[in-house]
Amino acid sequence: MMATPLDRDRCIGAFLGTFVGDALGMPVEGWTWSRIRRQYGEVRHMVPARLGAGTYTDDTLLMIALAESLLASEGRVDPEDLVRRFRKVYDPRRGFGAGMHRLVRLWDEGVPWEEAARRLFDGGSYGNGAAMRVAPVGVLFAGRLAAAYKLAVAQARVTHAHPLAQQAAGLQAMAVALALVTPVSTFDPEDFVAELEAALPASAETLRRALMLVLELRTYWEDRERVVHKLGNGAAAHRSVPTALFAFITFWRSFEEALVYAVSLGGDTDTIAAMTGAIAGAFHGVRAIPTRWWDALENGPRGRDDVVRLAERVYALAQQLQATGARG
Ligand code: F2R
Ligand code: MG
Ligand code: MG
Repeated sequence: MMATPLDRDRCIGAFLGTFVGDALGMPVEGWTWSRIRRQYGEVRHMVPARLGAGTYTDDTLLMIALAESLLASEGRVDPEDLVRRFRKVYDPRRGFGAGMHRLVRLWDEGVPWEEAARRLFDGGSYGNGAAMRVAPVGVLFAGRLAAAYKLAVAQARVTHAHPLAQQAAGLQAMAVALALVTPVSTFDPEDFVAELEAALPASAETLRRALMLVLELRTYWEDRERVVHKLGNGAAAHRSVPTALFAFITFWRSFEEALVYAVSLGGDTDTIAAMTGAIAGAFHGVRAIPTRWWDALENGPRGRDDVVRLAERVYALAQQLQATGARG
């Protein structure tokens, strides 16, 4: 793929799209789609939550930590540095996954990161934690899918030893990287998915099958039971990354509608909306975020304005990497 000039607004959109999706979906995380419908109809506003409306969870915190680590290592993955930064931002009030609680204990006991990641579950975690934080990787390698995939897998390995979690993180990073350079005026959902499919390694059969379903299900988007049954809405990476992509390509014309739909599917709502938000934000740019959502976002330390500044630094590094033709 040709190098395309990077769009600052879109790069910031990938970061803030993650943040907004996380905050919008968080209050109903774990609910069924029918309970959400009964209680709220649609979640179109930042509704009350434990730490307040518009607050973020582990999805945004780990994205911040990953971005800071990539900046410190000039676009490379330094596993020890990443572990230190993940450990530093860990805050049990922010809804971390069971795997992360266990990893923190293992790291504190001095267990090396590779061994710790292997000890989770049976063969390592296939949770979506490595995919939900991956927007900075897409920004660093905008338009360079193979490089985005490789870096996404490298950062995933630090916490998620299971191949499905690594492949899904690679797919999510590629979706952001592709959305950043895809013109809105000529967007074709089938071409978008075909390009992602072509860039997946042969070993990613589960995700390849899910991508076929993503296209097939578009006409059935209102049948949430069918969408959830076929694509999934839980915390397993291979049953949530394709779902986030589905919300984006079905509602590609509107950042807001894509996120409202992602949340309406229920289940892992903060994370599915965060991943939809990363892709839709990369596609439409930060200006597409509705003002009422923007204004409601948490804005203290590691809040909205800090994340904008962080995204600008990653954007600057991405420009440097592109100019020097660095790895990829
Ligand atoms: N954990 C949550 N939310 C539930 C608690 C929130 C609560 N409302 C609160 O506010 O406190 N959310 C966050 O976790 C997900 C990211 O997950 P991550 O980091 O990948 O975690 P984990 O635990 O490694 O994997 C998630 C679950 O998947 C199942 N699983 C994973 N690998 C498995 C394997 N090899 N075998 C069997 N099951 C496996 C487990 O149930 C894991 O707990 C995001 O939703 C984030 O928002
Ligand atoms: Mg979360
Ligand atoms: Mg979640």
